[in-house]
Amino acid sequence: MTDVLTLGETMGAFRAAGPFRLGGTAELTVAGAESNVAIGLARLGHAVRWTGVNGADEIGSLVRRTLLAEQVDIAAARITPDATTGLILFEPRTADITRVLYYRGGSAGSRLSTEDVRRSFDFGVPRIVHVTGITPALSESALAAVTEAIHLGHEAGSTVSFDINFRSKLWSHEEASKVIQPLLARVDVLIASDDELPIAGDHRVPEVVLKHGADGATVRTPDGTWSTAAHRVTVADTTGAGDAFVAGYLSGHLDGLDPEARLRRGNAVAAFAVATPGDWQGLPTRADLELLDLQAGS
Ligand code: CKP
Ligand code: MG
Repeated sequence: MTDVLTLGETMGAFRAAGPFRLGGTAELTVAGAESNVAIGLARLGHAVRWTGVNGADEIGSLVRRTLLAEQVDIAAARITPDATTGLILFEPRTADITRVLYYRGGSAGSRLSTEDVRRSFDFGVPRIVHVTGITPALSESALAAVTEAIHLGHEAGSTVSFDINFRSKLWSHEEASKVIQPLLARVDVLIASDDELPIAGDHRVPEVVLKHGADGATVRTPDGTWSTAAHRVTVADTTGAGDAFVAGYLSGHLDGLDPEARLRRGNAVAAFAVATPGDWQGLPTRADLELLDLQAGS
């Protein structure tokens, strides 16, 4: 039984302590919006499959090894000898501002294809299919893969979730709008930050989740609108906060929580993520979430 299928590009990630131009040491880890969500869900005990393509190289092995260690199923992920695994460089400037540099043009991850998606569904129909607006920006075949994932999920009765995740280094607002809007016709849950929402244009997605950063989040469904505040934590690194929120929110869906409780879980998971440096390292287990409840009740 697969709870969630997600797909996208996961890269090697270098995180420096300060400006890259000064050189010095950098930590090597992995990053990718969809695999961040996958790790978040897996830590909460859900069965998650991530599909993507990595090169037959050491960084690709690091990606696969990390996801396996986090109990993410990579049975449908592929290794290609034809391209190298992409890289992302994180250059922290303040706790809130991290400069991001991509070395991912023509990468293995951008070779994701419709066959990869079909193979993923052969392992079982997921309850939720989660995709983001990063993958369609990578290549024509990656866009086709996202389109296929939405199509197959919709046909199979999965809940289809889409996080806009606009990346100005990959494409313009106009390009993103043109590509993303048609995809939303078969999406059940749309997730966006306030500044990303215009990219969705006029759409009929029944459940819209809006992230307001430190001001919490709002969900609009046919039954009503709910908002919750974010937890107050000391921020170490906001990268990955959105993905953490999505992991918590989708976990709430899987557990049958009502919309407001889903938001609360999203906020709680995001609080742990921003309190720790790194995209996914601080993502909580269920026991960690209880710590937050205890603190709130004390
Ligand atoms: O929207 P978030 O800050 O949660 O996303 C961060 C991720 O996939 C990060 O892991 C990076 O690799 C990326 O977004 C990206 O491609 O920009
Ligand atoms: Mg995001």
